[in-house]
Amino acid sequence: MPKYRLHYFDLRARGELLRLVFAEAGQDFDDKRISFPEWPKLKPTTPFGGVPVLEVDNQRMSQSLCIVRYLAREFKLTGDSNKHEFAADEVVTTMEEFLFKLPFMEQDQKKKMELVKEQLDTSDKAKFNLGRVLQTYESRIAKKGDYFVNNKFTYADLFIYHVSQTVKALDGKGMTSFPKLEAIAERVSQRPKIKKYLASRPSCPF
Ligand SMILES: N[C@@H](CCC(=O)N[C@@H](CS)C(=O)NCC(=O)O)C(=O)O
Repeated sequence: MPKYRLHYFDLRARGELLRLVFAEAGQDFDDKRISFPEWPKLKPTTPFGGVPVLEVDNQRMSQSLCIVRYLAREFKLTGDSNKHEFAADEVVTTMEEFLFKLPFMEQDQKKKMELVKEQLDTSDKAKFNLGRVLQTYESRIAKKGDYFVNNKFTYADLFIYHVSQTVKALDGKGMTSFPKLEAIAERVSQRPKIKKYLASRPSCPF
């Protein structure tokens, strides 16, 4: 059995999907949470100057989405076919691209809310933003209660949960405008291993 050690900040952000995959798989890992004061010293020791970095035995892996695909394949969380894996991968890659355009660090609350609203706006089809992405995926779910890919649990569902939580932490509402996606998030939060993990995970701002 490989030994896993995850290096990331004491945040959910780009590390949390990896932690959720480990939780769902029931796989132990060393969750190294880097404090901001210790980061400048550690930064030059990482392969590309950023985290997450996952150590698997003696191999160091970078790029959160490449790492998560690797883990999801290892733990059989990618669906039943190459096309299913593509569908899960597309959800995660597209949502991730826009999730990190949200104004996590904005200090001016009023401006922050305006920026979040702009990112979630669905009134203009020409806009390419998180709202548009969520709207498209909402329309691809056959019925409320289904998991995203072929109604079988994949790591994309874990990310949908993470996106919902992240948006909720910013605007207090999450994905209530996208009820089928929100239903997936709720279902994920009730999966026994995830529920146990959520009850004990450290509390972070985002
Ligand atoms: N595309 C990379 C982005 C990595 C990245 O930007 N990581 C941020 C934290 S989310 C970081 O290490 N920031 C600290 C720094 O750049 O010094 C990934 O997905 O892993």
